Amino acid sequence: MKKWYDAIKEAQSVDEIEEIRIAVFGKKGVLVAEFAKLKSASDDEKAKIAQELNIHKNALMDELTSRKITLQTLELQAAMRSESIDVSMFSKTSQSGALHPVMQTMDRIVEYFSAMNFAVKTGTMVEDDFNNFEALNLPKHHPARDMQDTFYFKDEMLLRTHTSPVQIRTMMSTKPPIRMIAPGAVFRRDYDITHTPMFHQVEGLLVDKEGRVSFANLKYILEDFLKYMFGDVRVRFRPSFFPFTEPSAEVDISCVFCDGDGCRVCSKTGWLEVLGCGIVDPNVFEAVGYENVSGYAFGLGVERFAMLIHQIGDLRSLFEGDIKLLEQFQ
Ligand code: 2NM
Repeated sequence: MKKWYDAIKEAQSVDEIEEIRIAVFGKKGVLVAEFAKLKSASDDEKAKIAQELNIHKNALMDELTSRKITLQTLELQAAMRSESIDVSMFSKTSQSGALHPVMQTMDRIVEYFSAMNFAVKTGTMVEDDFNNFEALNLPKHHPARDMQDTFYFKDEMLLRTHTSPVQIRTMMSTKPPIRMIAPGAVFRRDYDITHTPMFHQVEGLLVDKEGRVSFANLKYILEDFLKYMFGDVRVRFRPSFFPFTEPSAEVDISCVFCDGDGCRVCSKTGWLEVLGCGIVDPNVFEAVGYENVSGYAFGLGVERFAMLIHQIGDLRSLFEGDIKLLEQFQ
């Protein structure tokens, strides 16, 4: 029996303790074998041997249990040492995304008009001929349609060339007064330094009773808006033409690059064109079934705003997804 006390004392792992337990206390173990031998012992020896065996049985179990607890504790400590995590170590820095400069600019535009109580409305990019052209005083074969050539589907469906169809749909489904903007992507057959086949617009529309909306109202809000967007710039209105407004104007700001002195960007004029606007043509109101109303409307290209705000030279770079460019505007 001494051999087993030594084995327990020298055991180095919980697994070894388990092997010893089976060898001593198992069905085929030492104790079962020793107790079996009792049968062949004489009667007066039997009691003495049995008593000794029972003492060993209890003592071995005590030794086994206490050694097991010791080894379990040591193994746990070793595991904690080897598997611990150094929380003070530097981790890999995670890359977080950011809003594209065009969307940042769009958000700022929407922020201004929201504060002025304009509702923000969106529509679909695939539109029909009526909402994109006809209702906007652009009848079939009108020459002004050439300037807004787009992608055509069957059944007179097309990719919208401006967000005005959102305003047409709003007027057809709600009564005046209306005070709304329509931000979103639009499509035209164009591609050069200043034009991409897809770009973003924000168009605005205000409709109220006849005689209540003037060009002065339009001029005031656009001047205020452009100062909000570009800071301390001068603003000028030039007469222009749009099929859906009469009178119409194009709006310039003093060049943000040269402060109006004249440079390459403003073609030495000192001015940059940023907006189109006008008093809504009566034909548009007739097309949507509005009577005895007056209104103003305006439209702008968000990419152009983003370029002027961030001094980006080529509009196409906003569409290339170049991280080095985009990271500068986070
Ligand atoms: C512009 C310029 C002038 C415009 C007109 C309308 C509508 F639907 F009310 F007729 N929405 N937007 C408009 C007017 C857009 O963009 C350069």
